[in-house]
Order: sequence, then C-alpha cells, then structure tokens
Amino acid sequence: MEKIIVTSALPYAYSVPHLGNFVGSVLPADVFYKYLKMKGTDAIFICGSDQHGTPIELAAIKKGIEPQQLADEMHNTIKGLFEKMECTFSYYGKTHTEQNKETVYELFNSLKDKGFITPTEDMQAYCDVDKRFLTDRFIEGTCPYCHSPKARGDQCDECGMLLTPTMLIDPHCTICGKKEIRFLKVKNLAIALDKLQGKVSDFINSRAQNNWSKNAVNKSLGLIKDGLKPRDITRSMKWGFKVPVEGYEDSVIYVWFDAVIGYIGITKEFGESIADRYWKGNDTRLIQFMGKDNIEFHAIMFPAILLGSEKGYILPYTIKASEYLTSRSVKFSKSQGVGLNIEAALQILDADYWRFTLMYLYPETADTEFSLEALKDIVNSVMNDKIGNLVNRVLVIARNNASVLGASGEEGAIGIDAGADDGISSIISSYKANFDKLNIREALRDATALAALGNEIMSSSEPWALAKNATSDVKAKEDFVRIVHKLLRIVFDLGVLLYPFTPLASSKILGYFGIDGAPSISLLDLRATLDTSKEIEILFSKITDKEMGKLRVFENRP
Ligand code: B3M
Ligand code: ZN
Repeated sequence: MEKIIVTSALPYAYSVPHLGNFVGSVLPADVFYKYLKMKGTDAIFICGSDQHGTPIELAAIKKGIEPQQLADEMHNTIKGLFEKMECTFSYYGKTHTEQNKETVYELFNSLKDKGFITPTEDMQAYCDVDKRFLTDRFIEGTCPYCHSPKARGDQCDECGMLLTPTMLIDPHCTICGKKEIRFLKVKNLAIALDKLQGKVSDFINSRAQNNWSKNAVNKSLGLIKDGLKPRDITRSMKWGFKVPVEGYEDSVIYVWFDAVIGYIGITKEFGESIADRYWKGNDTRLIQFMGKDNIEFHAIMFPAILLGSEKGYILPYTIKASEYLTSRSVKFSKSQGVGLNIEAALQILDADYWRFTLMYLYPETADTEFSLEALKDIVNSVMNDKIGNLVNRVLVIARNNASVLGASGEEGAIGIDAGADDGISSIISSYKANFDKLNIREALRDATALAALGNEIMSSSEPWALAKNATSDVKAKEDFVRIVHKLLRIVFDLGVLLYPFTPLASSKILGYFGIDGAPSISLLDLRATLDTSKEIEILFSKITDKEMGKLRVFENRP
C-alpha cells in the first residue's frame, strides 16, 4: 500500500511562531494529514524544532545560558502550543539529537567521498573582544543600500537586501557592542551544487507536476536556469554539529544543512524501523509544506544532498509552498514588541477559531492580508451564522419532532441514509478532489458550501412551518420528514468534512450521532443515527467586544 510522509518546515526553537508562520506550514500540513488519516492512508506527520543557527546562539549568550538549554526550553513551549492548536503530529522532534547528527554525518561523509564537498575561502569578521567570528546576526552596521543603522550581517530588514558582513558600513559586534572587528580569511566547506545541477534539474522536471505549488516550480526552475553554484555548508561558530573534517574543528555544520536532514533525523528519533519503512520505501510519497522563503532549501539543497549522497532516502514528491499572510494593521512579529503569536492568540480564542480563519485566509496562491476585521467577519458570519446556527437549528427541530421523524428506542434514535442528494454528493466529490490536489483552502470552501446548501434548504422549504401541519396533513408530514432527514445528513456530513479544519467542532457534531474519536471518510457513505436525547451545545460563538478589545492590543498604531 502507498505510504505518505507529510512534513512541515521545522520552526526555529527561538521564538513562538506567529500566525503567519503557523498558517505557512504547520497548520496546512496538519490539516492535510488529518484528511489522509480520515482516508485511512498509511501516513506519518513529521515536524520538530530547528535548534541550531545564530539567532539561538546569540539569544543564549545574551541570557547567559547554554544554547542547548534555550533550544530545549523553546522546543517544549512551542510543542505545547501546537498541541493546544489541536495539531496531531506523529512525532514532533528536534534537530539537535544523536539520530540527526548520525544522519548528517552519514550524508556529509558520503557527499565528501563522492567528491561533492569542496573547500572555499572567504573573508569573515572577527571580534577581538569576544575572540570569535561574527557570522550573520552577530554583526550589525549601517546598510549600504538604505542606510538603516540596524542592518545585520546577512540581511537588512529595512530594505530587504541580502548582505554579507563586509558590505556593512561601520559594523559592530552584537555580543559586546564594540567595533574591534577585523576581517580574516576563513576556510569553509561547500556542497558542489554546480556538479549536482544535472541531477537536481532532472528531479525537478520529473516531479514538478505532482501538485507542486506554482511558486515552488517557478523559483526552482529559475535557480536552475541561473546555474547552481557551490554553497557553504560550514560556519565558524560554536553551536551546532562539529564539522567532521580535520582542520575544521572550530566550525559547525550550517543550520540549513542539518535542518533539512532533520526530517529524516526526527523520524529516526521517532523510531529507527519507522524511519526505514517510510524513508527507504520506494512506495512512499514525501509531501513537504513550507513558506515560500524555504523553497530553495527543499527543492534544491535537500534533493542535492540526497541525490549526491546516494544513501537510498526518498526524494520529495510534492513541494507545497505558501505565499505570505501579511498584515498592515496587526503586529505579528515579535521583533517589533509583543506580536500576535500563537500563544497570545490561544489566550483569546480557542484552536478551532484560529484554524478555521487562518485556513479560510490560507495564502495558497497569493499573499493574503489578515486583519482583525477579517477575523471577526469570518468567525461571526461564516463560522457562527452559516455553520453553527445551521447545525443548531437542525438539531433542535429534529429533537422537537423526534416522533414525527420516526425516532425509535429510548434515546430517540433517528436513522438517516447516505447519498440521497446530488447537491450533497457533488460538494463531497469536490472536497475530496480539492484535498487530493492539495487545494486545501478550496476544500474548506466546499465544507462551507455544504453549510450554505443546508441554509438554502432551510429557508426555501421552511421545515418549522411544515412541522406545524405534520400531524394533520400527510403531504406536509412526508415533506417534513424528507427535508429534515436531508438537513440532518448535511449536518452529519459537515461533522466529517470539518474534521481536518475544526476538530473540536467536528467531534461535537459527530458526538450527537454517537461517533467518538477521529472520523473515517467512509462515514459519508454510511447510514448515520442521531441520538436526540443528547443536550445540544453551541458550536461556535461570535467574537465578543471584550475579545476584540484584547486583540486590538496587537494593532499597529502609527
Ligand atoms: N527553521 C526557517 C523557517 O522557520 C527554518 C525552516 C527549516 S525547514 C528544514 O522559516
Ligand atoms: Zn564583540
């Protein structure tokens, strides 16, 4: 049987992800994985903390603790928050583990044996006070392009230009703040992407039709067209895996190299035999979710490592990269003070509200603007008015007319057949087709369309009016039974279709029908039985003024 590995880009164990990060990779990956589980696919969902890199080393130095401690603490915090967001990873691991280190060395050494690792030399900043090299964020200065005084060694956040430390005007060390900086010649090791270009290009051309997002196809083909160049995979810093080559003892492996291999390392942390079964099987599809800024590492770097090392690990099958969720009005990023990250978000609204709204706005094909007004509108008019109210009204009408509807037994069970309505089945087919093509936002639109169909039936056939005449008028009774059965079917099917998006609401709905735990998609084809004795709870509520007030704290005020 076909197997699937779903991965989400590994969040840095450095700060709590904001809503834009969450909707870029972890959330759609989780939604898609839940869909696969409903289908009964043999799938695992792998994610975890990206624990290396300069931001973590720098933050640890500033806190006076070891990078490992900081990275492990943040790992636990972030993992807990994702669980509160109802994400169901098969395993949420880390990159700084023995299993990952072994895998990194295995692939690195094989690349080296096959001649794909080449030495390079460049000039690097060295702080005479701290007696260390200053890479990326360890050095700041004035941007040569826009003259912002806060440009970093790798990039200027003000104008977005990529920089190298030698380009900074009047640079200083971000550890000690001093300017006692010299530029020294440094030896690094690079992966010879130029030599691997042919293989990587064949890989992209043969796989890009497997539902890759357009941005992933365009970006990777563009990079191939420009010609791949060797890329440094070592850094002169302390935190990370030591470079296993003589003469490079003071360097570590570049964070991105061990982060992409981390998908394999984390699966090994989950279980060696599981890793073998999924990563070495030629019947496994690897489906990778990420934000568009991560395309190059997944479409070029990771395949290059796997193709060059020839260790038998499978290559990505689908690369699904999102565009950005932007916000002019709401602060996401922590760097500008307190932002609306997933921790703050969960203190105001439960997981279902965020999961639904964010997937409704999922920047699947274009950058999408998030605002508090959009959030309020989706929660109030889609979740509450369209879906929640429909479910509630249908359940109340069924309970109040249980005997007319043919309820039997002590619990007042009403049986409802499946597949009776063309409108319902065409929406369900579209939902499945969209999910199978990874058009996830459209699949949510289909679920919403099913609720809209229910609302239309409700207002055009007025079942409450029919109910009044049902005891005296045979025709009214027949109509009433037929319509409410159809509405109940819609409610039940909604419980199934909503599961990947709003698992809490889904389990409430399916609970009325006596179904516990994660649903199977085959429920859509089976007879369902409503238990009318269960107390009916509110599904979703509108955003209150108080909640809006709490959210307004995150607004950007000029
Ligand atoms: N940690 C960057 C990011 O979160 C990086 C992803 C690694 S995926 C292997 O955007
Ligand atoms: Zn310094």
